[in-house]
Amino acid sequence: MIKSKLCAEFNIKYPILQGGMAWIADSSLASAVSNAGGLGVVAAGNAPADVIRNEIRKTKELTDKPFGVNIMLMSPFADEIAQLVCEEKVQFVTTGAGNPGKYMQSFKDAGVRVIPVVPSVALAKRMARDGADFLIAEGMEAGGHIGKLTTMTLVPQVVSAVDIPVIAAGGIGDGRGVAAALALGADAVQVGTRFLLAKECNAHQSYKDMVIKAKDIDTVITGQITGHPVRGLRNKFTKEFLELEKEEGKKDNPDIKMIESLGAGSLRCAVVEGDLEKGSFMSGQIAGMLTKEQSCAEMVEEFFNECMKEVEKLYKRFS
Ligand code: TUI
Repeated sequence: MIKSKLCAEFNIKYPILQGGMAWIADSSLASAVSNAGGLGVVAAGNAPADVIRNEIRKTKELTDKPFGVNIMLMSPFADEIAQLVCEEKVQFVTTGAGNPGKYMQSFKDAGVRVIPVVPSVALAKRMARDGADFLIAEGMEAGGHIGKLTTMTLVPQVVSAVDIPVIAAGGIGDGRGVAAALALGADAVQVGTRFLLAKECNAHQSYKDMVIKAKDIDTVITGQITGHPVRGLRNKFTKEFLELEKEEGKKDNPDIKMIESLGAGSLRCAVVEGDLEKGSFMSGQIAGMLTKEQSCAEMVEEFFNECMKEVEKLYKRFS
């Protein structure tokens, strides 16, 4: 057993939260992670409320354990998703890609716990002051939309800056990563890329195969010029994106809107169609270490068995 505020708050066995991966994290994955003793999350991405209401209801049928919804704050449907989670009384929300401050009071009133992703100490302090229950400090090793700091540097700085528990994310793919996160002062971990390889994850097989085949240096960051950098696996899509970004970057007035529009639909293309050329295969840097599909239950148990072994090994080195 491991003591954790996340476990105590939600009455769960393992202090592990599943990343809110847009298009990927549906009722199947979320319920499997929750049934495995962690906290599953349905990702709203850019979907409208009726689609997510359906996923929430399916998740409720598949598990009686707590689960959450991830709100991607750049979505045009963020307001209606925020209202939906209150109506459906989901146990918690995680938020990404922005500041959820304007929804905080309605979440509190509905009894929905709030767990924002923070890429900096400044936003961490602000969210803690505004009433967040936990924070996710996500380093730029993570897949998808990322901040500027690494997990190694962000987590301890956020832990020192706030009085609420911090969940470490970005680059965690096995028990060694969990042990490292706990050593940095984290109360729990969030895992994205490894759960993409869960048997219960409905991402296209080509997506899973890309992650399995990936080597350590196979992710790239696109969209730096737009202010919304995204980490994903190198392919034709990222190559063309980066070339265009470079060309536009040389101009006095780069066409940011045009570059942003390049990404539209590309994540769906990867997750649903498995299109190796046109798809945006968002993935964290830990993909290089991942080799196989497993059930969520196997993954979660492996994470904490390995973690305990690592901690025991470490402890012995001091005696
Ligand atoms: O949100 C994520 N990862 C994501 S969202 C996503 S969907 C998407 N698709 C295409 C383009 C962009 C996004 C795919 N992956 N992770 C959490 C995260 N949040 N990373 C960074 C941030 C963040 C950044 C700025 C959180 C807050 C923030 O605040 C700025 C402000 O307003 O103060």
